[in-house]
Amino acid sequence: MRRTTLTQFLVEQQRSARAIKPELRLLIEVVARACKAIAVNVGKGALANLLGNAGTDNVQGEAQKKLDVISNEILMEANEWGGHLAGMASEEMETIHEIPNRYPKGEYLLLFDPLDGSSNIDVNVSIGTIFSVLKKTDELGPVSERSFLLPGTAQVAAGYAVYGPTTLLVLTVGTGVHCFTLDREMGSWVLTQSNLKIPEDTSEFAINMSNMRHWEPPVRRYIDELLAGREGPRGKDFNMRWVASMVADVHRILTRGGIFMYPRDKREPDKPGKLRLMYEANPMSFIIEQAGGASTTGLERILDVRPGKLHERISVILGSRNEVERVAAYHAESRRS
Ligand code: P6P
Repeated sequence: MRRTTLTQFLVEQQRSARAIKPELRLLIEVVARACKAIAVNVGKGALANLLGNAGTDNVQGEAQKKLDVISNEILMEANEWGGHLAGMASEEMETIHEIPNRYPKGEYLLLFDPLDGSSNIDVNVSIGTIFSVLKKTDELGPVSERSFLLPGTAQVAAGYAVYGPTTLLVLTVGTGVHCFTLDREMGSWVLTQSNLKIPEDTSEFAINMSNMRHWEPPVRRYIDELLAGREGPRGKDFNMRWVASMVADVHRILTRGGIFMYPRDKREPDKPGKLRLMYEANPMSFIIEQAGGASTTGLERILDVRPGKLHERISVILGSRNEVERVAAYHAESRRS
């Protein structure tokens, strides 16, 4: 059976769906090719002495893994010469990366977490790459950090790669969510699922339970009700999963439903959550909404959040619509009481 490759899919999106311009098609293909190169390095692991720490810290003050640094370099080098970008931003870099003057510049802004789930690298658990694409809108001269500070609704594309038993690329350009599987023999991304839809209800939740004593009341109420099972107010039993790689948890939810929660908690009241808005929460929220799910901070739709800083963090509750809306309702009730 003839399979659709990523290239064919993107040409059709450009030609028939008029969803994307040629430069955006080029950008997505370059990112997808970079994800293949990252997959090769992730797959080598100890064979190429690629496990363990790089001996440096990232902008978040977190120890960088060798593969974090390599993945970031692969994405930077792949994207800076093509002429489709005005600039890039990465979890691994404090400031934005302007396209060098020796290369032409385009209108797109690429943001990425080059290797998400780093705590899982050395223990051979699925990890991934998350990316978000914006268009530069401020005509005010050269690209600056301010050019990137657009709400998630301004994204023109978003996706993630999962480096797991199979290597997957999940992508939206605003016309639904589509999944490609890497054919390692041919080296091509093959369309294996179209128009993914998240079930509106679920019996599966994902949260790091070790933080329970730090949660705010609405989150504690919601999880307590799930744990009460069929004897409790929800009248059914729930299952729990927590991979500690956002891409793996989100992909499971995209595939069979569920709710993912990394809420703000009382450990550091001034820190609005652990996950980053621009290159984790926003791209994942775009994908989740395109698949019929919902994504909120508990107080507002994540895609509506107006960013203040490039690396700002945010509370994330996303997945099956009816569960996410229930958690948002508990936050609203808590505010009224
Ligand atoms: P914790 C990985 O470090 C990450 O940013 C997400 O991929 C993941 O969902 C979360 O942090 C895991 O955090 O506190 O459970 O280790």
